[in-house]
Amino acid sequence: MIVVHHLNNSRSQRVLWLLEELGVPYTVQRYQRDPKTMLAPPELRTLHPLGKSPVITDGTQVVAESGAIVEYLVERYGEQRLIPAPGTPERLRYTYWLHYAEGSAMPPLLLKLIFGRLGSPPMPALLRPIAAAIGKGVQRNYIDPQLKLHLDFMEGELGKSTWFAGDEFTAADIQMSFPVEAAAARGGLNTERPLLMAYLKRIHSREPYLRALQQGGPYELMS
Ligand SMILES: N[C@@H](CCC(=O)N[C@@H](CS)C(=O)NCC(=O)O)C(=O)O
Repeated sequence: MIVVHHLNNSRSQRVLWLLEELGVPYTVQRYQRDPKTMLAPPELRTLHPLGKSPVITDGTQVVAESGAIVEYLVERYGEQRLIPAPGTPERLRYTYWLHYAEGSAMPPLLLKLIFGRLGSPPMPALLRPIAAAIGKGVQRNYIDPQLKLHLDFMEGELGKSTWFAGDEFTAADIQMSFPVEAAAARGGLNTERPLLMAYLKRIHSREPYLRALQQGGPYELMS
């Protein structure tokens, strides 16, 4: 039996969604973030040295890193579903988006989160104004232009096909959901990019997505 080691409000929501799309049975083992640091609890390190979420166990097999989990589940349980046929242009696009989500889209979104918090407690009150000014400067000069570059790119790509890898929904869309949701929550994605907003609306209305939300609990990124 597959066990999803699910950290609240995290990327493991995508794994629950993929399993719901595939109709593969699984159980959920819950972990709660530390409310102050937002870090995962140390128990997750007993499964994988990084102690990050998602991690799944399938019998004695432990799989970490969401892209690797998506590949593992689609290959092992997908029966050719949610993945374009090998050798097609769609398959190459599928591979591209599967890697792009964590490799290129998430880093500026993470920087935005970190630099947006500079100047907030627990930083000593005396240093807060200076730190906040540095945070704003880095956002203005580097992070926000990078986010714009990525959002324009993603919007342009969704102008070519309904879904990221082509006209069929694939597991690459599940992998891409997290950066697109994070961009809507804190990266400047709004109605000025109607194709990305419509994409969000489409994924949020899928039955398996909604079932996964019930399994995973409150998910603040989905704005
Ligand atoms: N690239 C990794 C990122 C894993 C990651 O950073 N997960 C976050 C949750 S969204 C986490 O575990 N944060 C808590 C921590 O770092 O302690 C993946 O996609 O699996």
